[in-house]
Amino acid sequence: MRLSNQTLSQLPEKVVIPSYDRNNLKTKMVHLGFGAFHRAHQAVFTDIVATKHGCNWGYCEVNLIGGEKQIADLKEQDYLFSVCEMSYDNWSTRVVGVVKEALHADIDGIAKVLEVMTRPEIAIVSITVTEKGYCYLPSTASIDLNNPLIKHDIDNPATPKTLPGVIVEALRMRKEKGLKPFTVMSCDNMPENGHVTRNVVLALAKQRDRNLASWIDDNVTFPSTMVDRIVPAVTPETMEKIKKQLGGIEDPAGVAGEPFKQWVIEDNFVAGRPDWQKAGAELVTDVLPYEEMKLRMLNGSHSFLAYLGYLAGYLHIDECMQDPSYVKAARHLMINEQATTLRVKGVDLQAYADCLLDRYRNTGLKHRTWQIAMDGTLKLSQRMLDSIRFHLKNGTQFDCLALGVAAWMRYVSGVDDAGKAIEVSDPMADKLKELVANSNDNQERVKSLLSLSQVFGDDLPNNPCFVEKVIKAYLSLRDIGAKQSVKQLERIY
Ligand code: NAI
Ligand code: CS2
Repeated sequence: MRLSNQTLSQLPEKVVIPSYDRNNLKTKMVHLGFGAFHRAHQAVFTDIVATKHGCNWGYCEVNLIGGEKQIADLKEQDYLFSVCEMSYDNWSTRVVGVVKEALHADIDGIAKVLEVMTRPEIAIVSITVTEKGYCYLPSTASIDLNNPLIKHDIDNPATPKTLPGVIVEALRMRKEKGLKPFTVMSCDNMPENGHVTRNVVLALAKQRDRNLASWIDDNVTFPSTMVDRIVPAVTPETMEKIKKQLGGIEDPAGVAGEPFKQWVIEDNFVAGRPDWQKAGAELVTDVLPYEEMKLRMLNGSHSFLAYLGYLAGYLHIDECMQDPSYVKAARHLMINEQATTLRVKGVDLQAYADCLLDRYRNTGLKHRTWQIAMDGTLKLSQRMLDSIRFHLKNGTQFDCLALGVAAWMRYVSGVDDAGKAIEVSDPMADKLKELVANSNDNQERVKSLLSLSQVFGDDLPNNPCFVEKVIKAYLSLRDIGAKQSVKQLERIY
């Protein structure tokens, strides 16, 4: 039996179900990217506000590229899905009811997606499409005009495929119809995610019509957000556990994440918003210090653990946490090499680091190092390289970060420490393969990968201190492996 309006009453009593009248909800938000994260984060915040305060803001969920099944599943079950909170000894579950509609661009057609986005009552378009979805160059935060899908959208603006293309076309149609614009809110893990979104949207609009670009610039806001909740990709085991929570009812659209959640939002909305602060979100004027803190302390240490962990044979983050050398290294990285680079004020960063390590220890999560390791070419900049730039400028130490970068190089070289092939998932995978195949497994490999200016810019490959440190770390990984290289970091503590 499937989760649906009909089966809600058969769920075990401890499962929280929508207590508000779902018929009163209005579709005022379109969310692009109905992946695991959105379900366990923004949708839950919205569901809490609806439950506690009768807020009537509902979602139309849209997937543009991939995720066909998720949309089909949602439609099959009256737009209901469950979100489990998993700790090592306790699970709790709520069924989220704030979704009213769902569409897939390839199945329902892009025209239908644009029709919803151009309804007068749509006030917010929110986004979780992974870093790849923005079609941007991480080293400059600007649009990648060589991206084949962006080229497609320039040539076929009325039938766009990319996130920037869809937003530009929807805004053009609203302008044409004399409608107010909507707010565009990115919830992806990028520094100044609002700024990146604005950059790519404006750049694409300029390719099309300068007046349209000026109208967007003058009328649309792109608030930045800091989003945090660890939500691993659902596995068959998680699915089974969710089914157990639901008393035997199946929910293929269900997800499970950690109990912790945080959302800091720049309060800059052109057409209103739900009172997310009533569900614990923090509305601020400047998100940047929070984003920077989270991206460097959490995501930076996550990527460090993911690359060094995967090479060593640790398949999940909690396994890395059982190796004392990895715990010490992650803490040193956070406190000595990331916290020191931050602008955030009034946060106890030691306590923040310890809280992160506790979250990583959650044995209920089973967060794959492989999942975190993917798309490294779009993650390294904000997670490690910006901090390295800070240290180079200030003459301070960055041995853990250098090992992290070298571990990424070792990882994309395609073989782990046990000699097993690695399936490297990255939008630049072909280029990475080529650079690896055409270089010897020594300093040549490092220099070859550093030639990726989209990732490393022009400054880092020309900085002898940086290059030397990464080469040393790379050779250590090659010669003594990840576990020993992490252990040897103890010399610097
Ligand atoms: P997911 O793999 O479950 O979902 C990815 C979503 O992005 C899908 O809806 C897919 O249709 C869409 N997508 C992928 N490539 C696209 C493209 N090129 N163009 C348009 N849409 C595309 O991933 P998940 O877990 O939902 O994470 C998504 C993003 O959310 C992450 O990349 C990160 O930026 C952010 N995030 C995730 C957290 C997590 O723990 N899962 C926590 C904090 C932020
Ligand atoms: C992870 C993040 O997959 C990754 O790259 O580092 O998704 C991480 O789990 C979240 O940012 C936590 O909020």
